Amino acid sequence: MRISQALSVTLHDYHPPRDAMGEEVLSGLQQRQKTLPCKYFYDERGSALFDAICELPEYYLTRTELGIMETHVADMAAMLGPQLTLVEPGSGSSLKTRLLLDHLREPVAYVPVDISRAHLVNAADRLNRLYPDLEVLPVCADFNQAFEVPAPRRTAERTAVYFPGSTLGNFPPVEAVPLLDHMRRLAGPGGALLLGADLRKDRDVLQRAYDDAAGVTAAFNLNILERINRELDGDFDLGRFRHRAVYNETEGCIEMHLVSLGSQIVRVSGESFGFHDGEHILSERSYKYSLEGLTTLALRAGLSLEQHWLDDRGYFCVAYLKPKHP
Ligand code: AVI
Repeated sequence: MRISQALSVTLHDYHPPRDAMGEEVLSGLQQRQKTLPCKYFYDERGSALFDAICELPEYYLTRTELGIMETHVADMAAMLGPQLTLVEPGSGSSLKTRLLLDHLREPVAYVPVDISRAHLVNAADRLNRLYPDLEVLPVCADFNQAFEVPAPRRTAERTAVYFPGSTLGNFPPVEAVPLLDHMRRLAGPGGALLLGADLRKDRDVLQRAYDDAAGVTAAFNLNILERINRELDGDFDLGRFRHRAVYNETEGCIEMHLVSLGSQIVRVSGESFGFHDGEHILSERSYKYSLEGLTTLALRAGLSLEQHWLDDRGYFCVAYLKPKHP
């Protein structure tokens, strides 16, 4: 881990070496069902495209979650309590966080954790200037790997992990349980978790949200190939792959695919990968939950779902969780 000064904030940097991306991309492309880890969507352009997705009329998730937060943030802040260290894995632009910070009583520190260093530093710098009494301690890390929450100068009453945006949904249940467990341990025995999760609904609504008319999600999906070309010496022809989003009813998740238009051979880091016409790379899964499913998942990670808030349509849920055995 390296500590450095970046703009107005001190950065704790656990950023994985470049080789890590190479290894994961190559091993994903070697599988029978070719896959790419969706965390690599978020280079600078990918992060900007994701911010644009959040504004799309079809992408109800961000707007709906924000609506729930606006209506119930006072209750949430009361449950979280005063003098918190708030940790946010996958913080991105930290947009919803401001709403929460504005309602928390004397929060001590805010720890945004994100893999996209430039995005993280800019967002942390912005918050640091907006909240002079709050210690902003950004951590550049893959939040699914080991990292430590930096100790703030003032002692906090409690640590709470804020994990909004349905990010948990990008992990299959076998990975979501250890991830929630990791968060429970970050929060500690007396801590809490505030989690945003997308709920199951009509498949057309879901598919439109991941295949918007303006083609922003398509550009976001294809951008991972551009990143591989740039960073891993790849030669994907972006004109020969197309974006597809389908709801997998059995798994309860949206799948994003990159479909090969024609048969072709692609080289990445000196290795060749053959594609037949119509073959697809699975680039992302986005799981949708029922309330029961979410409760069971949390229990398996040692967390009990104490309270939840929904929007009028029951599209999205914000849940307050506590360790089962503090
Ligand atoms: C970040 N994550 C919760 C988004 C989602 O909805 O699964 C990523 C995304 N992929 C396509 N559109 C948005």
